[in-house]
Amino acid sequence: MAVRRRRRGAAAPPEPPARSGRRPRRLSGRRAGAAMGRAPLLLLLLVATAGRAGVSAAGGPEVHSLRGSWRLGNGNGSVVLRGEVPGCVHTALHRRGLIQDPYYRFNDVMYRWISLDNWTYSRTFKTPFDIRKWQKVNLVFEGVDTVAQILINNITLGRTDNMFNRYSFDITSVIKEVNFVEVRFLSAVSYAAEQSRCHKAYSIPPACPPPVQKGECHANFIRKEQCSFSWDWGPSFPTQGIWKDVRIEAYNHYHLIYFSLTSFFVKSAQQWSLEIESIFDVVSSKPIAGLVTVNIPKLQTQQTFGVKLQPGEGSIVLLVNINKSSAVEAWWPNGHGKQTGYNMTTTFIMEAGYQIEKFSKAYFRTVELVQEPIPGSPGLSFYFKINGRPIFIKGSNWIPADSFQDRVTYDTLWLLLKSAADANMNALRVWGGGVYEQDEFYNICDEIGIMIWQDFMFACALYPTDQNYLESVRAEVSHQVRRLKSHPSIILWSGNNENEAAIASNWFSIPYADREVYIKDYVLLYVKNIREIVLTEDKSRPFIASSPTNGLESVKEGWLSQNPYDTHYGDTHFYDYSNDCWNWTVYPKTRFASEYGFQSWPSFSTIEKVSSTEDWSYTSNFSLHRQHHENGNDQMLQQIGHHFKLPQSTDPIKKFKDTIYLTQVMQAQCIKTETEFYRFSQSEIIKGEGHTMGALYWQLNDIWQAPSWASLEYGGKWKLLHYFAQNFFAPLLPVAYEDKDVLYIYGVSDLQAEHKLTLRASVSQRDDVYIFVLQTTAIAPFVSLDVGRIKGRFSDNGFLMTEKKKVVVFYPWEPTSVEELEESLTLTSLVDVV
Ligand code: BMA
Repeated sequence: MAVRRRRRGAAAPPEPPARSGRRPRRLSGRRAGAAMGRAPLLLLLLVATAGRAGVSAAGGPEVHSLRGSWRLGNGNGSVVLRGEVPGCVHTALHRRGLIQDPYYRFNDVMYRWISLDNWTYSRTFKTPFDIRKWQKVNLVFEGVDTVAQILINNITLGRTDNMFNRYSFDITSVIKEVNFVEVRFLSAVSYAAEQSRCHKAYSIPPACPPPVQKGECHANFIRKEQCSFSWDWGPSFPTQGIWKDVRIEAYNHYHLIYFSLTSFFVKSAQQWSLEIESIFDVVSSKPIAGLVTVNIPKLQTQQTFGVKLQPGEGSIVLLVNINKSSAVEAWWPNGHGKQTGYNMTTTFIMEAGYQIEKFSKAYFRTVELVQEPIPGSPGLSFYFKINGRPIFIKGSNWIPADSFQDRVTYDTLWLLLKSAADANMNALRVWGGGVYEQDEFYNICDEIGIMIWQDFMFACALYPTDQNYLESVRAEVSHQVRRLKSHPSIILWSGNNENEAAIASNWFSIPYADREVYIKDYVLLYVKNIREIVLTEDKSRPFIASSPTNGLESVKEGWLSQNPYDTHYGDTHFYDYSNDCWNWTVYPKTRFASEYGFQSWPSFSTIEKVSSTEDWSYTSNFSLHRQHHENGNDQMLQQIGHHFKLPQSTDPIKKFKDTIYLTQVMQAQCIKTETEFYRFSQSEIIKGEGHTMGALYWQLNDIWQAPSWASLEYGGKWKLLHYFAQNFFAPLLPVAYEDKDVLYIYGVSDLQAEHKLTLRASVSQRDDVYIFVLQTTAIAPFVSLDVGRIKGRFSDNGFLMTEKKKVVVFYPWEPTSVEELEESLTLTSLVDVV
């Protein structure tokens, strides 16, 4: 495992990698460096698009940001404050001291009023340019959360109803020298309820979440982060706000709104090629001709194309063949090779208007989802080949890192994603009940080799398919695919989370006679709309309609298989809280385990921040309140009871801490057993089952401080499970298990070459890390080190100490000292639990 060292004394925030990206550059007077290439492949497609910002250059578009402080008021004007944009009402109120930390104790229900009110963001701004000089001026919102009326100078520009869309309003005829812009929100909760009431023909379940989640109803009627209405690990905070960038853009002639790259390997020619798509808004009444030059210096590749931009919105697609004599280094997932990317410049020199130079990074990798017969097993395989090589997918599931997206910074993402890579993960699934993550998330994944299974944002529910709803979803899907498809980290598009299973297993008790209506809706939404758009927009990666699914078998059965959990096809989700988790025979020998997990409590230092003394017991109102999974706290104790003695201390806080510790030990041990089972099932078929090629446990991260399936606590602290993951996801793994008195030992390897290993347990002291030397006089199982609120992680944790001495390294994420660490350190092992 590679750990970056930190300089002595320096603050040690998570280290951002070198960022790729686009730089605006002036281009006056420059000419295309190459002659016109041979007959360029030129496609002119007209596509409806919401648009995306391009890069300005001399004479190029004028961009004026409307980020910053806006006036924010509630429905009846009794609350007025300043609110930051991007941001939301909750964080604005908190920042002004008008409410406490929304995560503190029971504030999620105390502050329900915030989401039930209708808030308005407004501000005035001076137009910073001469309006008469521009043919078109747009007001662009990269993200509005969610239902709002948008006005400028008291003129309604339009309405928004989808937080995953990008909205661009033409304000050419209404913009003045001084302007007043308003975003009048409607409560997402009231809107969803109203939409459900209007859907009279038949109900679309579920109506409400289970009471234990203390959430809001009808989340499926609004295109908004589904878990913001509560989830079984998360609170209900249905936010309102302008959650992404907002700006004015003015341009003449044409404007580049999306620019994307996808790579292909052409087998017949044994050559890499790049597909470059540029989507323009052309405001001139006549076509605009010009030259586009693509240059990738390191690959000695330069090609020039003649293009013609037609009036209106449309795209040009260029195919660049990479020079065959240059050795292209492919992009590889973590643990399989480097994440090489090549600097690339694309220059648009047009006969009218300005010139554009785009700087981007070109990555080369292929992905195949292999579903083919396996000798000795009924059904089909389900595994990924990256650059032609079968890869065992190791990792977890990603949920939103905060209920308030404006609090998710680059550093938050870096810390969580780097922790995933440090635990030997090579993949994460961006789960469908959250959000399409911000660009930085995917940039980091590109750079550290984390493959992304990308769900569309639909989860655990049925959804409407009326015309307005479908139009909104269609715009959302086009926008998100265009925004994200350049990322080599994304290896799969998946239509939804568990909605095939919800219909197949009849979660919502739909009478048999009514089933057809829901099946029709399902196929209409995920297949005839989402899939169609994905296939048009992106031919470089596979699509599946749902997770879990039987893949091609589901397709054969009309996109809804009888049993999407079939171990002979596709992927499975598996949860079992009652059986002893050390008993590997309870686990499904599946083709691909995309979800499985057990809960635990986050550490005391994390809970402490959002609770008070009377909350510190396992049976307090607080502990019950934070548990959103029915019976979850009891299930953990029951699972612990299979192997450990339950805490008995008469000191209530000691008892609480012991219990927290044991939930973490239990969770780590359970998921280790299950993951090892999946890993050793990779190369065998037993009774027709096996050939498992993926293990993504549920879930990587937390949205707040509460019991959940996560291995990383809110704030990033590693639970014992995450330390275990580092070991059970190691590239070389010995696994021992017993079956009917026979001890089987497997050597599991993800490596391509054979390896001879010599073990050495040697650690040397460095200036920027801290060394802990542990000593024991007896065998100590599940030794846990905890330094409370000090941010950082250990090299190992939750281990069995059989030797007298063990050295553990602490990597701080913030400046700290030996004294501070000594003061905060607590050591627990199983023998300390009373
Ligand atoms: C799976 C997920 C989530 C849920 C988790 C734990 O079904 O898709 O919906 O949080 O189980 O119950």
